Amino acid sequence: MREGILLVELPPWDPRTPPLGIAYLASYLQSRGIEVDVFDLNIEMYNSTFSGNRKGWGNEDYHWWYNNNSGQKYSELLDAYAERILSFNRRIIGLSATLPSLAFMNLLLPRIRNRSKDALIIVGGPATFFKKSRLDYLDRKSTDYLITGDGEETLCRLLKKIQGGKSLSFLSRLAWRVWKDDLFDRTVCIRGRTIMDLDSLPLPTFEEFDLSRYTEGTLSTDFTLPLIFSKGCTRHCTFCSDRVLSNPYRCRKPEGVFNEMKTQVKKYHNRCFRLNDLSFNANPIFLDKLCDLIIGEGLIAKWYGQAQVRPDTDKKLFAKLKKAGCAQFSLGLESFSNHVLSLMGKGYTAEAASAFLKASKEAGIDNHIAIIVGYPGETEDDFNETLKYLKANISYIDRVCSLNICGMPAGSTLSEDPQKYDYFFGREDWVTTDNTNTYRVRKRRYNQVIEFCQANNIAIDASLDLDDFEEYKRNLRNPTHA
Ligand code: B12
Ligand code: SF4
Repeated sequence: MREGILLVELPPWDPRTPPLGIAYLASYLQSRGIEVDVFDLNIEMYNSTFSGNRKGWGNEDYHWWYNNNSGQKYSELLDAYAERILSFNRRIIGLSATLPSLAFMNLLLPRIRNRSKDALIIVGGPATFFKKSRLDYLDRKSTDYLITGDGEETLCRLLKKIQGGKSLSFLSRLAWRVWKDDLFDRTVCIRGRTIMDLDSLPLPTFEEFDLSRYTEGTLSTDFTLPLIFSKGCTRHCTFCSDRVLSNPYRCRKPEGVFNEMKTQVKKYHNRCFRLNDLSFNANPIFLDKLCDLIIGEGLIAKWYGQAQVRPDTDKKLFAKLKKAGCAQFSLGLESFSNHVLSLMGKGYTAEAASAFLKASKEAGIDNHIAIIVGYPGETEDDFNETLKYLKANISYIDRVCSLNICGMPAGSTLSEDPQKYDYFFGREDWVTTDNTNTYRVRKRRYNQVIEFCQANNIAIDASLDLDDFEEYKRNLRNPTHA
């Protein structure tokens, strides 16, 4: 068996771009003299699945993967995937996992173990962050190490220790957080050291990937590469677990980002970047400078990503953004009710959100928005307010790209304090203490938004197939796949 590591991207993940997390890890490890192979199992499965049968890769059906049947659909292929992974002949295998990929991973890992007792399995990625998710969903019999948070430095040091035959107590002495969720577990958890200076990281080169396999691209099917300006978020929305996963907010230097864009465009002739930030416009000073650099050099590339409504955005900045290639904002707008926005801690009003949408559209930038229905405290009047503003802003909204029924994501402030937010867990999901906001009410509002958008010609990606969602919730309560 060869030294070094094989990094595997598990499904489901967006098949339109190579995965950025393992691209970063590969560059970092190689820069420290560790050999790396990369296997994007996600794109392998996506490309080999008949295009009419690609259930699970749409943004709207990720919860399908929680269901036992998802892995079973691929059961005949699981042995072949395990063989393929082992054919790289690396003893150490690092898997990148999101929560939806864990059920599938739990079917794959025993097949790897049965074939190679020596294999050493390390799991990282967003799925590893919360203890509850680890205990509920992760196959801890097959996982040797689990790294939470940023993986670069921690994985590198762990690999060096393993290769040098050093023990884990050495890691503890380095003041790393090393623990076991359950004393009798095989799995050793290590908290990844947060990389504060993102500019210090070697940039992803994507040379480990067969880029010809990412044929779909985004924004008018351009070949697209992923990129980050920052990690974390500057806001504190109560329902959000994303920022908990990746905080503190850290932003790169505009020069570094610009050089990366320039290098990639020259090397790969891509004309599109998808920003994998939580909020790419969280730092207006950075943005302004980056736009100057792009415009100054005449770099031609479109870019877009998730952003926040910032009432302080100057009209001149919108124009500059457009000129520099910014093509679309995906805004976590969530509601047009001032009451709900304030409960959520969004930091803007419905009026400010409307002004942002107008200014951005007038500058020529598309607006995609996300909506959440049924936040605790949302009344029928609040909900109707959202519909009213949606209609009023029709000409400034290109798409409702995500519609969600309010859930209680692990790690969010909302999920941690039911008393403060006036709800409790009933038989059918959570309910407000006054009993006015039940799952049925939320479901009805969800359907109402879809009907409303359809009636008013607003494009909408309804994010849930509600029959599957019921199934998903049943599985969450009774996680038979763990
Ligand atoms: C950008 C993004 C998207 C983009 C782009 C996705 C893409 N393929 O690139 C879009 C909007 C398309 C998207 C879609 C979805 N996303 Co998304 N997305 C993100 C986001 C904001 C950033 C991911 C990213 O690229 N980060 C930058 C890279 C550099 O970091 P990274 O991937 O985390 O990798 C680092 C560490 O995790 C670690 N690491 C990663 N792998 C490994 C492996 C090993 C062995 C080790 C040791 C370490 C390690 O080291 C890496 C380098 O520091 C995260 C939120 C977050 N805070 O992370 C959610 C997130 C990953 N998405 C999530 C989900 C559920 C989805 C969807 C399935 C659902 C949906 N409807 O949104 C879809 C799936 C799309 C599909 N078709 O399959 C969840 C995953 C849930 C979870 N806790 O696991 C997250 C965490 C958001 C959340 N809290 O719900 N997403
Ligand atoms: S702006 Fe978006 S990413 Fe930031 S805390 Fe709010 S919901 Fe989370």
